[in-house]
Amino acid sequence: MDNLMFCYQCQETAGCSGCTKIGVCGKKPEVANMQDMLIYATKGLSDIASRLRESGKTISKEINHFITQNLFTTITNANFDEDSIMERIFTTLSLKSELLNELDNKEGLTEAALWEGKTKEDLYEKAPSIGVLATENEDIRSLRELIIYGLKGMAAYTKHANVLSYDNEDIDIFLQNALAKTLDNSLTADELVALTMETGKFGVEAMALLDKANTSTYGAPEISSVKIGAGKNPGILVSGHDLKDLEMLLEQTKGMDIDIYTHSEMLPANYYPFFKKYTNFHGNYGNAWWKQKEEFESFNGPILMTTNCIVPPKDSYKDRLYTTGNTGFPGCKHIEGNIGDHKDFSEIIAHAKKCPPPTEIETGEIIGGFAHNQVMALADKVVDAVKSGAIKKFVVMAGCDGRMKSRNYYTDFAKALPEDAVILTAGCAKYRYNKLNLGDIGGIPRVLDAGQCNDSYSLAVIALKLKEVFGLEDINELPIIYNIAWYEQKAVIVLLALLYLGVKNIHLGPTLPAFLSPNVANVLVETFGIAGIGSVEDDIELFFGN
Ligand code: SF4
Ligand code: SF3
Repeated sequence: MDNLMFCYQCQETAGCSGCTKIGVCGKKPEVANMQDMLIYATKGLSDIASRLRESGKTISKEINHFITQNLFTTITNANFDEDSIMERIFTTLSLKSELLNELDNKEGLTEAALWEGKTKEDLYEKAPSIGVLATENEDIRSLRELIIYGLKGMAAYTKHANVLSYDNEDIDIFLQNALAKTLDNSLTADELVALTMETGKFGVEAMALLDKANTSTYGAPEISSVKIGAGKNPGILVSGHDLKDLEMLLEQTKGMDIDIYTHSEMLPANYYPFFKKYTNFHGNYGNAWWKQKEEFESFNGPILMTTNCIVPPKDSYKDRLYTTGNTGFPGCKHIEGNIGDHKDFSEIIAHAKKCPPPTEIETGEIIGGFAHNQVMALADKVVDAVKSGAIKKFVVMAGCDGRMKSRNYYTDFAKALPEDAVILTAGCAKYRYNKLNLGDIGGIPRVLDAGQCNDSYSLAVIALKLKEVFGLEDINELPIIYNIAWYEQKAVIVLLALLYLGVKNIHLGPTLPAFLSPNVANVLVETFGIAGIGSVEDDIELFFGN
């Protein structure tokens, strides 16, 4: 049977090989095909933009932002709304023809750069021929997709920096050049491997840019205990990763009897000094993204999805689910506002006023805020603990969570760790063990949460600083184990960034990416010692056995 779609960009892809009828995530074939078309048109636009730059012309910031957002729109669980994706495709096509008019030498332009479509039918007709499987050689396909997924992750982080008015044009230029190169049939596998490594390099840049944007705007995260119980007022739950949206909502609810809660990847907002001044900023409600069907139900009030991860909502709360930015879900109200715009959340606020307060699902507090500044402020204590042998190993367990049962591994692994091991985490993977009460070592908690997935950068900075403090030659001499959980494309850029920084022997689970062909997987295994996970017992023995 012919595929209705083809997508294998996330860890939960059907049968560990590819979603071909409907996404495990709930993405319908029409949406998957339009996402492919959006990527295709964006590659074409990037090809033209790169050539215009080569000829000495400048590309506007608006176009750079637009391209970045196109990639972000196609990240797993961000946008399920075919109409909004189509609208982006048509805007991309018209930007493409405008730029094409400015280009004097059109020789050698790719088909993606030249293709024009005017109607929905044109898009439907074109889509089946331009997707992932259009690249026949499986190694070239694998490397192209590895690069594209890395770029999607990079785009997400860049966009978060852009909304805080931080830009780095070098990143935009690289992103567009790399995207155009995924169309270049003359590139060999070796050249694509080199481009993959360069993607990691710019991944580090993008995360550094976002770190600067976040900490300059909101202060350096500090150790904080975050309430996880529910209050008495009606609430608004903010999910996703966009701190600027949260800021605007907190401003607009100041002095009202409406509590603002974070959900999933928004939890680390509670660690920033800036947000602590809002008295209606209540704390965190719920867990990682995939539990939202139950938790959004019991929250009782409106939910704002600022970025991924959306799970197709149940009818019981669909009218309470709002999207903004690059997210979308058909039938859910979208709050408009581009980069730099003021967003008007009055409709959500009015909605909240009519809702009962959240049903309490747990009580207590969790501790986080161990981003690089905070850990370095504790450096003496940490170094002493390592020197005295009180801390034997750090275990980086950053990344994503997901709904597969096999992810119980991470909870069991955390529980089975020797008591002299400290977990360094970031991303929504933390929800597998951040409520376990694993205790502390001489006042240093055994789970150090640096923040969102993009704050994995903090973990790299911490590792580099420790290397310096201990006077080591190689980052791999540190007593750090990497056991990372991945799900979507931001984890891909984090992985490429770590590889670029020279980190070896990363364990990746719960399964290796389906988009790695056997040969490409071999390169990663042989060059970087990448491995999967085994049973908890075997892995504990592997990492801690004598
Ligand atoms: Fe399947 Fe993941 Fe693609 Fe969704 S994002 S269609 S689950 S591979
Ligand atoms: Fe999570 Fe989607 Fe990846 Fe940001 S919210 S880490 S999965």
